[in-house]
Amino acid sequence: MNKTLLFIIILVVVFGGVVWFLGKRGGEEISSPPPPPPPTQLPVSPTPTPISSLVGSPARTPTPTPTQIVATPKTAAVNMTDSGFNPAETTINAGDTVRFVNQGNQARWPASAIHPTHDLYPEKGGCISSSFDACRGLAKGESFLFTFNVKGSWPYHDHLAPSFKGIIIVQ
Ligand SMILES: [Cu+2]
Repeated sequence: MNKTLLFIIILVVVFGGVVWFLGKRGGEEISSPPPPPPPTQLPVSPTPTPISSLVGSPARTPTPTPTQIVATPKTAAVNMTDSGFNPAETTINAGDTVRFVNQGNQARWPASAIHPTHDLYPEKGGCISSSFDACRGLAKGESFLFTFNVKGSWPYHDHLAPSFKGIIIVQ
């Protein structure tokens, strides 16, 4: 009798242990599915990167087009002769450059109006005030190049012969 009872107890304990073990395994198997998400997230995250880079490239491509239209800087020539500036009126676009060329025999000093303060053209940095200033007499054959970035009408003169005047119209 005692052996049978002992056998039944052992059987119950073993069976119970097996059931508990299987139940625990089942619990682990149920809780194990979550790991799959990482592989799902990995392929998803790399995908947006190439898409954004592909989208970024075409987005940048259109940008150069307006830049090329705007940024086609030209250089206009104004001749400085013994009788004055020729042409006296020059129309350019913002960002264009004007080359003042001394074709006369006397020194010429192109500079922003108004003589003698040279402060009409608003960009500063010249020897007196405006950056639109050759800052010295240019000998025959010499040139002074100035790029006009500010739109407006900018009268100028020859600082060595202030009665010689001209105007640059920046559109
Ligand atoms: Cu002057």
